[in-house]
Amino acid sequence: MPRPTPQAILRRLAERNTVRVAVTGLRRCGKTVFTTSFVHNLMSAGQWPDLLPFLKVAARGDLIAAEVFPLPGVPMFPFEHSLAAIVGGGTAHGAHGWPAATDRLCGLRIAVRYRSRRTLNVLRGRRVRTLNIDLVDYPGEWLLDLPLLAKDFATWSAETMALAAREPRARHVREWQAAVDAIDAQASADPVALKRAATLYAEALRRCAAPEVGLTLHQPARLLRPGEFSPDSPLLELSPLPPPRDGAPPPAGSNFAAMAARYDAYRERIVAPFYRDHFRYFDAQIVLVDVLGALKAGQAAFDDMRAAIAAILQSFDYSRSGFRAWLEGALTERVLFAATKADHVSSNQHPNLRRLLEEVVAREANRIRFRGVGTEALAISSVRCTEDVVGEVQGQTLSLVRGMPAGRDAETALFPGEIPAHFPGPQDWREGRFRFLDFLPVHVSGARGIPHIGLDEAMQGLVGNHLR
Ligand SMILES: Nc1nc2c(ncn2[C@@H]2O[C@H](COP(=O)(O)OP(=O)(O)O)[C@@H](O)[C@H]2O)c(=O)[nH]1
Ligand SMILES: [Mg+2]
Repeated sequence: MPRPTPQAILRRLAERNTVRVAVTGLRRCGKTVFTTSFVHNLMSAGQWPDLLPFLKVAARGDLIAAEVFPLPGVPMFPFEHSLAAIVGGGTAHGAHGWPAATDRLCGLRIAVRYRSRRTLNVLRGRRVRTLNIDLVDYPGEWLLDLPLLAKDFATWSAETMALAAREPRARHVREWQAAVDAIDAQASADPVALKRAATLYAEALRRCAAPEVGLTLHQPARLLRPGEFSPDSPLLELSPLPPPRDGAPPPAGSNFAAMAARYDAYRERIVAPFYRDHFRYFDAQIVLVDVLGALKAGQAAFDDMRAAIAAILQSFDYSRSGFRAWLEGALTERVLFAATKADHVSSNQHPNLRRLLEEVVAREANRIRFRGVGTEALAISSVRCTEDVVGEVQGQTLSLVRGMPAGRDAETALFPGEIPAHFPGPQDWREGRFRFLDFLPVHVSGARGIPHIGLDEAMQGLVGNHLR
């Protein structure tokens, strides 16, 4: 690396009022809803500081106001649209619902005006400061492409073929499996056979991703969410192939070499820029995990989610420290893990939800702390849709949650099941043990911010240090 120039140092000093927060998580874990509530609540807390009691700058009455700006070079996050969907302004009949699934990269900068209590700022008479918080949003599937950067085609193929041979995947991928088994890796490239393998592979991924199967580890991600690419772009004509039979290196011009070249082009043209522009450098990270959704989906889905999160977290580089890293903007200060949608269960279950999350991410959190980065686990709900009530169920007094389930026309109080504090063992996967429902934010008007659980703790952990 070249020596840092005085210009680079000045540039960094000028940017020191900007923090980049990486919001990471698999599809449907709650990234878009988190971003929307994060922004709206920061914009509301200048007037209603009680909204965010754990965000110290708000609690001490020093948060003045916040405004949204575009992020240079990134399409604008549809904040007003997402907010309107939640607070019921998005449709003619004012129905409350959720923002649409994200299919493109987008982002925003939220500028927070606050009164600083740092001695230096007070002495200089410059108490009113601005902190920019940069956030990007993208389809969660895309994160699963990051691990590909560290794997060549042969390694990725071997791992993917092994995964596909096991249930529950095996029964959904048979047609593709038969098609690739018939391809001779060493023979000269047969474009028709390769195209057919790629088409069947994309279909197999779609089948495994369907809600009733509920698996998450799907690579390459753009086969499911092409984003700005046309679904029939040749860049997306990909499939793993069995290794050459005798282990010999595949000759140039062979089926294997042709597919490996496409795989490399995919990594170079799509994955590397996504990583470089958005995940190489960040100051703080929040990893959102839909622990409850995975519990409800069953053991296979739960295990697949764990494998997917581990694979993703291994692709971030937390190892940098010192002046050089500061200069590059590559010093990560904090990684937060948050179990989302905590409003699906009553508050007395939140400590267990947090403990279960700690077990789910224990390995990765340990690796991150080893690199000198602090970690923390929380149970949060970006938008609180339910309230706790006490009720009788089969003669027992229990804590229930009451809210409006999606697809019904009356509010319901239900006992969603107890969250295990430890990794679910075989006895925990009984049918129907977890009865979480998708509740809608029917009482959320947005007028005084958005009711939430623990969003303020997450904010304090991510950016609190910069708001002093
Ligand atoms: N009850 C409740 N549901 C939530 C919350 N956050 C997200 N959801 C649900 O999870 C779905 C996916 O959230 P979204 O933010 O779009 O996920 P993304 O794919 O990670 O961006 C939403 O459509 C809601 O159904 C929350 O705080 N409370
Ligand atoms: Mg989204």
